[in-house]
Amino acid sequence: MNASMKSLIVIIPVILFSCQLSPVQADRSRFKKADANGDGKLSLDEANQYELARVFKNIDINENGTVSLDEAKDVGPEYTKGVFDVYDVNTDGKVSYQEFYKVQVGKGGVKNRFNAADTDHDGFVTYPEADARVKFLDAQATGSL
Ligand SMILES: [Ca+2]
Ligand SMILES: [Ca+2]
Ligand SMILES: [Ca+2]
Repeated sequence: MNASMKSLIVIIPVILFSCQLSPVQADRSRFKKADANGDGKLSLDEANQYELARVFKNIDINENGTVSLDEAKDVGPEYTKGVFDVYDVNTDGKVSYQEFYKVQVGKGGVKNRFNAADTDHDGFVTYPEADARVKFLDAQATGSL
């Protein structure tokens, strides 16, 4: 795997399937917000849209709707010009959310995490599935597994 591929993967954080709540449980309000069509379960598309919007917001430090190379560099040393250029599809020197979204989804977006949470493999993550995933990850992190 080359360096820029690696960075693309690194920047996907665990937002939906993580939590800082105690006792450990999936964050129900986040789940609800991510469930754009309100059917009580998340599609991969919904998970991508929710997570990637949050990630983009974190990188767009001055909140002007695009990410400059300087903003990207502030986020971490892995954001080199080379990585930036991958995202800046129309080469105008800034990365729009649309560009960011397209590139991320093209690389799989949150797919791996989504599939890991979708334990019955029906293509949707329900709240109990998200909750079970959070508990699993927590148990793993705290060494009780
Ligand atoms: Ca839904
Ligand atoms: Ca651009
Ligand atoms: Ca499922």
